[in-house]
Amino acid sequence: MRQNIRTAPPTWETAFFAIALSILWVSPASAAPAACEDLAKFPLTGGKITSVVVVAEGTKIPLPPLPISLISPAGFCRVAVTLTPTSDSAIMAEVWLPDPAKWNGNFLGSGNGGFGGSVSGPALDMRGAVAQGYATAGNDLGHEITSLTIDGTWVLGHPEKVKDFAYRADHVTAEFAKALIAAYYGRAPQFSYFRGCSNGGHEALMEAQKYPADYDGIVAGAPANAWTRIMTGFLWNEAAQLNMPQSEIPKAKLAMIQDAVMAKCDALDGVKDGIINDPRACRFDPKVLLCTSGDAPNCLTHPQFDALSKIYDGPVNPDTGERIHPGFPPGSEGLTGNWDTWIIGPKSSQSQFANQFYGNFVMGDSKWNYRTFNFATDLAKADAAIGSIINSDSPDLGAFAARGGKLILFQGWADAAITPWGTIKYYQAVQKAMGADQAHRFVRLFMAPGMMHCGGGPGPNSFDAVASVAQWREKNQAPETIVAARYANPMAVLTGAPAGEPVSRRPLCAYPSVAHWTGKGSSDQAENYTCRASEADAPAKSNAHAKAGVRAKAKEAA
Ligand SMILES: [Ca+2]
Repeated sequence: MRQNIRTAPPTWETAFFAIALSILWVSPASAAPAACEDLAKFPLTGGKITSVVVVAEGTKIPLPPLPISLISPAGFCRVAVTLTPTSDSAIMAEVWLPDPAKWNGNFLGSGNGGFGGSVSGPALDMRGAVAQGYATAGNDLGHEITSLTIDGTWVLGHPEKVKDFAYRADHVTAEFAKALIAAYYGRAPQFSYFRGCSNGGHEALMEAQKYPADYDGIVAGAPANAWTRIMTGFLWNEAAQLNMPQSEIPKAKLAMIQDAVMAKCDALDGVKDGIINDPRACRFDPKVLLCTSGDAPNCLTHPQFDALSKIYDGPVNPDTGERIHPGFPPGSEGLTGNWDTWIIGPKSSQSQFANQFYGNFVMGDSKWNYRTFNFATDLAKADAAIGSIINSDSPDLGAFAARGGKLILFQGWADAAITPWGTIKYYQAVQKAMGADQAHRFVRLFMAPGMMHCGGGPGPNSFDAVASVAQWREKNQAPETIVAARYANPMAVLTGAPAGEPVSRRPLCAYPSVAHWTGKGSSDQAENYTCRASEADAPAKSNAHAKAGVRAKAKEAA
């Protein structure tokens, strides 16, 4: 700290220092804004600014190690920093600051995914944030990767890096970003929001639980919040298929399985479109798939049937019968990039994540694999080793709510990575812990039919939940629906490439309501839907589905 700060003539450095300090106490109404290049001199303890670049609108930004680039939607000041809250920390973060005339006055933090390892993950979200005028930030969760291999060996011998990954990286990034924003624009952000999906959803809920003052509104998608239980579920699916060679479900049979589910449940919502709007009302019994005379492409052998049933049911403690985590709902088995990628086969993404997690984070052995896992005892071992550090599944969001914080959870019903039942379970746990009325004041869950993991799938899966949470926080207008669109090329939407008009639009309904087609007009237009109670919540009726009638797909009729 400088002795002469009060008497020296103002320089950028001292001005920055004063501003950085001021946001820790009371922000002045305004301070002199800075030029982008001057941010290189932003004084920082516990970190070092590594680059400051003025980015012009239309600039192509590569996203290594992802094989894609994004296109800058506007001019912005791009600041890269390495944050070092501990001597073993190296958190690489970026803050993107739109030109002052385009700034909307607010801050949006973006979550990462998987094990993190690059700012390129959040950068896709940050592009969209800059397009809307947000100052935005993201980080690599404290370690860097050079390939897309799912690898957890970086934690071995680095307990502080585990904490950076689990919770600290996002918190110090938020603090740094807010200070930098104040320096650049001459005032602190009015509202701060966070959006993340998958592990980013875990990060979102960690912020709400552990650092409730960081953000005013939070969007948590497909949250990997119960890491230890989710990873146990992943091992369960692996063991279900691979403990016996004959149990493995051939990928070629996945479409056949989904077809059987659709035959039973697709039309329950009145539209035959390959999407089950309300999987809670779908009672599919996989027994109909059993082969009657030997293995064949259109049926399952008994070992395959057992494996599928275990995936639907989820992990169970064999000693106590306790359900460890929910399984996966039927209806999205045959989608490309879904069960084939996440669940089925020895190299599934679930297997890789879970073996890397248990091996490196819990057992301290990078060669460990699922075959020695004990479903009666090893979850407790994981919870003791790391549960309190990494899980963000506490249902107590009281401190966040007391500050006026608003939370939107969203979840694809066709997600083969994070089970939809798990996200519903967390939402219900919050309702139970805080009281349903109190929970209703600050948290909503939106289930997205036909949406896969954080995007993609046959259902509308592109929507702006941040706008909804901002409207809720700033204008006290609680969201009951969020209109979602489906684009032919969802990746174009993320990268800023021309995406064209949406193929369809539908409302997502605040849980437990479900979107129902009115029976009039195109089933691809949001205005032809209403949100209403789920049949799964209605008193038992013998023939409710038949009464609802099965209408031909509206688009074909129109
Ligand atoms: Ca349907």
